[in-house]
Parts: sequence; structure tokens; C-alpha cells
Amino acid sequence: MTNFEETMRKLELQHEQLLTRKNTPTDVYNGIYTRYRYPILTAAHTPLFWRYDLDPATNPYCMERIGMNAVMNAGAIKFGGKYLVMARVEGADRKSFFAVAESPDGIDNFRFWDYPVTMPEYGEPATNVYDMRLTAHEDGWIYGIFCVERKDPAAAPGDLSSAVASAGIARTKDLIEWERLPDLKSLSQQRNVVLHPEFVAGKYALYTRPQDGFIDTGNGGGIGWTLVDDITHAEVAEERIINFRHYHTIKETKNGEGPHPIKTPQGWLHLAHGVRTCAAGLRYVLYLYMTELERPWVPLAEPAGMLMGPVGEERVGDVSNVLFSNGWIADPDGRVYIYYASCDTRMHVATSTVERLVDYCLHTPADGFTTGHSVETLRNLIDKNLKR
Ligand code: M1P
Repeated sequence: MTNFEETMRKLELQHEQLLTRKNTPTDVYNGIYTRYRYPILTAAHTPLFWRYDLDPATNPYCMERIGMNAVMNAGAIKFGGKYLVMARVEGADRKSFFAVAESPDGIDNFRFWDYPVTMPEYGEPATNVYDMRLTAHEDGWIYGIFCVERKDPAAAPGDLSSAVASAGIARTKDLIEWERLPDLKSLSQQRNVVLHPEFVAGKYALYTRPQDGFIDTGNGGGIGWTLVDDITHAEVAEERIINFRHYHTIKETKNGEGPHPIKTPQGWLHLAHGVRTCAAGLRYVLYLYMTELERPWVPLAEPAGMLMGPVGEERVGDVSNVLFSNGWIADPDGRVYIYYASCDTRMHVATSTVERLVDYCLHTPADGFTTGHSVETLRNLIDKNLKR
């Protein structure tokens, strides 16, 4: 028999130490962003009262009853003066759900709210939901758009992996009570769908990611853009690709919009993920691009390559070699908090400013798509520097 009280006290102490551990910037400099040393959220950050039955009579061995496997891919929003992330928490049962964690300053002391989100169902109950993008829309609602995964009804007998991805849409005023709207209607499967924060020509605007299959984007050329008359019956009518996949780049295999773009005087600043296929499997990295202010679907600038790729501990996890972001917060003073997950396992933060990220986009050389072009670009910079 365990000494229940003593074990619990130890666990509580360790948990509190983890939640209150001060994060510090790393000293790796690139002038673009600053990474922080420790993950801001992991499975170990989830409340003990989610995992343990605290009654010694029904849990004599003080055993974890509901295991948590990962905390990742969080949407983000500033709400009531606090920095909130809408995390994808994955249980040991491989189902993910949404849960809000809040921090007073965007970096330290992220703490989960007591209860996870109870998301109302639409149609056939989802097997899994994940990767919510939060948008405080100018219509007054906060929208959450997320991936809804259901088993493929057309899967052959014995095929227990094929699935169908669609975009679930819900809205809220308090991030507690959610009104579920019909899923996005689309001819293709959809994941990484994001609501633009402003009306465009009086319509709701969505970034999409059409895909032929659950994993493969197939003919889906990249990040799409579509206008929707009625968000309560959203349907992809016309969809144009605004950010293309490209051979021999970081987004050769797939890409997807991250959080909704940040409005800047120079244009909309977008964070996205790009995926390439290599001998180690799929490699997910983050990149930035910009689109025009008045026409958010028109490309303005895109630096070559990645903004961030997995380093150190970030390289290893449940799905290794993955950085993924669907949440960032821009403060009125221009500071930007980039929330990103590594390897579908844990959440991190990096900070920058709108000015720096825009400068990075507008003044980093674009991809010329050949080695010759890359060498020429490099030589131009060397020439300029050596002539000083
Ligand atoms: O496992 C890496 C990521 O894979 C998917 O992203 P995408 O649709 O671009 O391939 C998502 O399932 C995402 O949640 C996951 O992090």
C-alpha cells in the first residue's frame, strides 16, 4: 500500500516547481527571433487532478488513471489581459482535445484551466479534433477552426488507418461555451483552415489547405484562399492557391497556414509550416511570407527557406523532425510571441517584433529555385561586405 498523502504531496511539489520554473532566453543570436530555453507546456504540465483519482479509497496505489501523452499545436489569443493558448492535448488513448492554458506574461507560468473544452459535435461525432486556430473576428465573435478527423467510410475492410479530414468551425465569447457551426463544406479534404480576422469585400475570408487524401495533399497546390458569404453555412466555392508548394524547397511535399496573419503597415504577415520528404521521413519547418494589405490574397514577399527548424531537444518526440505553429500573439507594443510545438510532443515560445519579422520578410533574399541562383545571391552579399 502506498503512502497516498505523502506521494501526492511530492507530486504536487514537483508539479508546482515545473509550472513556476522561470524560462530564460537562449543566447543563440540571429537578430530575427529569440527562442526560450524550456518548453512552456508538456504533458507533465497538465493538472494532477486530470490524471490521478485523488481518493485513496478508490485509488489505493496512487496510480495515474488517465494518462496524458503530449501538449502541442496550440492556437493563441490575448484575452482579458492574459496570454491564452488553446492547446491540443493528447491523452494516452491517442485522442486529442482542446484545453486552455493561461500565462500572465506570455512566457512563464502557463497553467491549464480546470476543465478542458467540451466541443459540441456537428454531424457524425469526430474521432479526433486538433490544431485550433483562434481568430477574434471583426464581427465580434472569437472563432475556432480546427481539424475534425473521422474514419473514412470508404476504407476497405481491414483498413483501420484511412481517415477523412475536414474543418470544424465553432465560435465563442468566453472560450468556455462554444457554439458549433456546420463544418466547412469542400470538395476536397481540408486541414489547416484559418479565418482571416477582417471581412474582405463584405465576406468572411478563409485560408484553406485542399488535400486529396488524409495525409497526401496530392493535387492540392498549397495554401488556398476562399471567400464565404455566411460563416454559419461555410462552403468553399472558388478556391485560389496563394502560397504554392515548390519542387526542392522546404515546402515541396506540403504547406499550411499557421495562425491568422498579423496586420502590419506594410502588409499581412503570415506564419506557415512547410514539409519536405527526406530519408528520415517528413520534415516540418516554419516559414514566413507577406501578402498585400488591401488584397490579402496577393503575394508580396517571401524569404527563401525556413524561419525556424527543430533544434536540440525539439528534434525528438512522438513524430520527430517537426515544428508546427498555429498560434502567435502580437502585442500593441509590437512584440510578437510565437508559440510552436516540437515533434507533436511539447509547446515552446520564441519572441520577436512585428518590425523585425517584416524586415526579415522584405529584405531576406527570395528563393531563386536553383543552386546557381543561391550562389549568385550569396556572392552579391559577400561582394557588398568586402567592398565596405
Ligand atoms: O505530424 C505533423 C503534423 O501533421 C499534420 O500537419 P499537415 O496537415 O500539414 O501534414 C497535422 O496532423 C499536425 O497536427 C501535425 O503536427
